[in-house]
Amino acid sequence: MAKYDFGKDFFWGTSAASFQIEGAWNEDGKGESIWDRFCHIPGKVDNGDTGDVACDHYHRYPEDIAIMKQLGIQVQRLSISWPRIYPDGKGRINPKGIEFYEKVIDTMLENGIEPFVVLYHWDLPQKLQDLGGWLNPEIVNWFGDFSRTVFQALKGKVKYWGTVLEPHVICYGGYDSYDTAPGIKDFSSALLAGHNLLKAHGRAVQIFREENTGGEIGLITCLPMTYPVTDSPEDVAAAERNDKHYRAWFLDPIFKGKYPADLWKWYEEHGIVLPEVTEEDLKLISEPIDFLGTNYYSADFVKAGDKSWPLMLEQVKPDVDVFTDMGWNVYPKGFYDTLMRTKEEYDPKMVITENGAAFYDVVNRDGRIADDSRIEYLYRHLKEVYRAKQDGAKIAGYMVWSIMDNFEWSHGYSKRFGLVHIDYKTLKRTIKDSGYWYSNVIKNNGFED
Ligand code: IFM
Repeated sequence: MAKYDFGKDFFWGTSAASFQIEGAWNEDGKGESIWDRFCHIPGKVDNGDTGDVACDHYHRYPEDIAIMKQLGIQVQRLSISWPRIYPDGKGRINPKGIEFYEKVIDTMLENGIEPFVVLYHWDLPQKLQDLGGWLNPEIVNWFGDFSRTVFQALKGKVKYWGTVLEPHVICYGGYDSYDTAPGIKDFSSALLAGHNLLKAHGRAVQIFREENTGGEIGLITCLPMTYPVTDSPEDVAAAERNDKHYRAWFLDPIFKGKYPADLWKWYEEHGIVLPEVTEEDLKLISEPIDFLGTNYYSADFVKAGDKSWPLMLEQVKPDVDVFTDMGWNVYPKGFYDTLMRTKEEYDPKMVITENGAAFYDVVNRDGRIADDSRIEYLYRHLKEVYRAKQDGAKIAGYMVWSIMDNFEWSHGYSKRFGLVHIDYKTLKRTIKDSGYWYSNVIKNNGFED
């Protein structure tokens, strides 16, 4: 038995997302997404990269699934491209889009891999963005219709379902920064987008139950742990605001049926226009879910300051030994702390839906990719998952981001997170050392020191 044995019910997987791997951006009737539009604007994405071809998973999924099988991956997370199913976002359904996901999922199942389907991983149909995107309250119904179509098409084949992924990126990133599609910058809009997103999530959960879809449903958040850099009351309060901005702003409405009152008040005092919230909205948002998907990459270290309005804090570069290629600090203890904080606040069943690192990978002359830094990252973080599990966090499974190198949003293809290397010129796939290492972890249901 491995020293860090995760127990017989634990599952091991990897994750990916439609826009980041599929390519075929305008094939077989697919409509344009906000990320297609964003990438095609010069200067938005590093090196002018686009998702037009990506890893060409759309055509090469049988090869990719064969690699997953070779590695022993038990669960594979994928997302559904909304504009592949509804080219105009609503109305007309594209049968070829449905066919594609049916084929992918059937191939996974034939190979003994459990699919984990996320409905929304950021590729909103551009046609809906033209109508206001997440700022238009009608999106709750549009997302509901899309969800129903997907539930009906894939019913009985999928055990794990995710509604929306990383609400903070969709609303703060998309509506309060320039480097994430649709590239709007207005904090009040970000909060409105977030509120509509939470309602859309709740509507999808309702429809999931109405349709007797089977399996389990949850949503996926990324929860960095925030630490104040000193014990001063100002820094401690700033850290608390940062934490609530990521965690409580989305999870309190879901698990407690209300927004966090102190952060709400703070925003009011800083001139933010807050969304109108009704009792009915909160009831919808707090539809019970089966699990919480939790992503973790690094920790935030903050002090009070005025760099980040309206939170009024500054991010401080911590004194840690490793930073990834994204410039993110490697702070495994933050993983344990954030899992335990979520446990203390809400105590949900959790699935680690993403954890991983971008490092610059060198392909050796013999073709081998000796990515020891990634192995070290995964090993150190898995130990923290184990510790949280031992201390009572209800963690059902763990998934690496990502099965393969892919399109890292505004960084294009310059950042590599994969267990499998992609040569973007030839599209050749090569399993990295981390892939073989993870395969062993799966085989042993854990690892030794
Ligand atoms: O690539 C992203 C993914 O799409 C969402 N979670 C974080 C990953 C790394 O940045």
